[in-house]
Amino acid sequence: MKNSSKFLLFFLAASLVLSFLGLTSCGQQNQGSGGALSSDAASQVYVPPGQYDKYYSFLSGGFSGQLSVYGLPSGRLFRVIPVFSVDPEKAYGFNEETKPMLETSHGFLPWDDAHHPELSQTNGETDGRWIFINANNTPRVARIDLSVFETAEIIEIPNSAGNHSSPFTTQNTDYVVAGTRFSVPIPQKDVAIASYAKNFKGALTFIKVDKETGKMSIAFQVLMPGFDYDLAHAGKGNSDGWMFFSSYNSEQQNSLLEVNASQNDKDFIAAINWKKAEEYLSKGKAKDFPANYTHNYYDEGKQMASSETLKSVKVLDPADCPGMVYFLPTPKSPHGVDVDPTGEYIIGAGKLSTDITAHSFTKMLKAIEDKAFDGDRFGIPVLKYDAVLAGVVKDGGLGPLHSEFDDKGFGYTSFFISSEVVKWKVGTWEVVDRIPVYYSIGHLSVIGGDTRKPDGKYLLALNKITKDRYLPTGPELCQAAQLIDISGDKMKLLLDFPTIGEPHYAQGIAADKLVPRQKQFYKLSENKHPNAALTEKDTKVVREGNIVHVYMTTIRSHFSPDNIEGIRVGDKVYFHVTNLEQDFDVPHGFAILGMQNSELLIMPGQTETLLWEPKSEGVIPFYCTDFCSALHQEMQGYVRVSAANSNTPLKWWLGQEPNI
Ligand code: K7E
Ligand code: CUA
Repeated sequence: MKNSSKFLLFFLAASLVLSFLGLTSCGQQNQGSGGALSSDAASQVYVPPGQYDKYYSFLSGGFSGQLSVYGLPSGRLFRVIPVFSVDPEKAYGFNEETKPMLETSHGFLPWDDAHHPELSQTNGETDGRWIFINANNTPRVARIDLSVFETAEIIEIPNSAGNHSSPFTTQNTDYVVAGTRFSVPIPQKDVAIASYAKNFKGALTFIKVDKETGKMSIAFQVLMPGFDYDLAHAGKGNSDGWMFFSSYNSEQQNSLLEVNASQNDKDFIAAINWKKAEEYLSKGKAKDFPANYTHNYYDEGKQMASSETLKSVKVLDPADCPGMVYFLPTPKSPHGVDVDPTGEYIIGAGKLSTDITAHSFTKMLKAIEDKAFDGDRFGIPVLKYDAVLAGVVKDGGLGPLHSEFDDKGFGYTSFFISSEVVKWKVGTWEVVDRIPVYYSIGHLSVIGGDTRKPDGKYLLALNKITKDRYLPTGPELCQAAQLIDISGDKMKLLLDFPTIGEPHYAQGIAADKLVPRQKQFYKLSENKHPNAALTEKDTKVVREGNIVHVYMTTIRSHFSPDNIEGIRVGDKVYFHVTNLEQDFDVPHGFAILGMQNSELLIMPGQTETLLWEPKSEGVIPFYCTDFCSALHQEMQGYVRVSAANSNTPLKWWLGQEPNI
């Protein structure tokens, strides 16, 4: 048996033992629900009724496909923002306006797996404008507008599969990236899987973000060897202009990866000089590859999403672009690649290791200049390990995954197998503190922890397994976050709270960066929805063959119209409902018996459209689903449905039936 395989087996065994016994690396028993907490901790997370939290934290939903918004330090859940999965509560993916958001080259997709929320940055600080998040299954990147907490845009990533190293941003949000976790034939074609090493490639995509509007477009892709590109982070400060991608499976295996992709002692962090890439792009070095991908955009004026299909993408081949890509050898299948706030250190967490590797950006530039190469892989120079190494955090724990930073020169790394957060000193690489977490932590999140300006108050541990931490709920137990105070020398556990879906990663931001940006309602005067009725006088019902458009309004506490006759079995009825309210926090809902989609939940000043296809004759009620006033329960109406061949006249009214 090869050494590396033995090494792997050791870790698998260690992981199993730990998870069966519920032990931490220090051999402590689970401290139970009370744990080490004191009343002091309780007072630190207590936000009195009516008061605000100091921070927002955005937690990815993992396999829920959504993004959830919590307050810190309280751990209170504010909102779940639908992104890649349909959400009947908000009609996302069900109303006519948002259906195009979930269009892809494979058609309408109602689900995905979302891992990494990433806030937009200006000068290396979060600016509170947008938050991006990746779809891991069918490769996409979404942009959420933080003035309304709604998904504004989704772009599909061609030549990619498993969009995992995404959507990490540069320090001025010039680009967000999308690196493929699975290498695939590019362009896709029918080949033997065993031809992996010959035919499979990995695409690293750079998505340009418009400075004013945030609109995304694919600027270029870098065509890389067929490894698995796992995570990424941008350089900052001096290293701005570079993007670092971790990779595993430099063995280029296509089966039993748990053994076969763990053979090499070192895999690579790919360092991409994107400013160089821009030069090559402008010199015409990119090739146009045929592609097929969608770009979906929600127009806030028209209140309508549209989906376009794009057919080509610019691809840069490192072979044609010397000086654009280098490999930094990094031990043991690195998962996270994280850059410290100064931009000098590039931290690789080899997940099959006990150590954390720190590369130096300055040494990297010197090694490039000196051509200190250890040969190349597919023409990409491999830098000498010793020439780029800054230091190693020794014996941190088992299974390091991700690192973030505080404002005092410390790094924090999550250790999945030994279930702990380890604090170490940037530059001296000594471990200074550790704290157990319950259990099996993935990412951790310091507010601003991947920016140039981290806030050193809180760290959130995002745990995969909770076992005995909460009341049991059948076979599936909740997943959870744990809030840790990192302001002192010793880390202190403050709070556990359950999460929606699997919280892979989270990013936090000070509330005072977001509160002033909040839109309170949509102005009716700016409503350019083509089917809006902006006053009750404009409401009407129009038949075009078997398609019926109902132009309807809502205001506390009635619909206009609320009685409709002359609908026939087999009609397609579109209810275009405009909420005439012009005040904060007064949505109205709309639902009708027998509909096959979801309620509408219409914000003040907005118009939304529901399709309803009545299947049988009768008089069918509809009502408001959101308790909007003392007379909410009276907010209801009827639609009379006649036989397909009937000649019941088309009529509608509110209060007084018209004579026609
Ligand atoms: Cu480590 Cu998808 Cu970032 Cu989960 S990933 S943990
Ligand atoms: Cu409108 Cu309830």
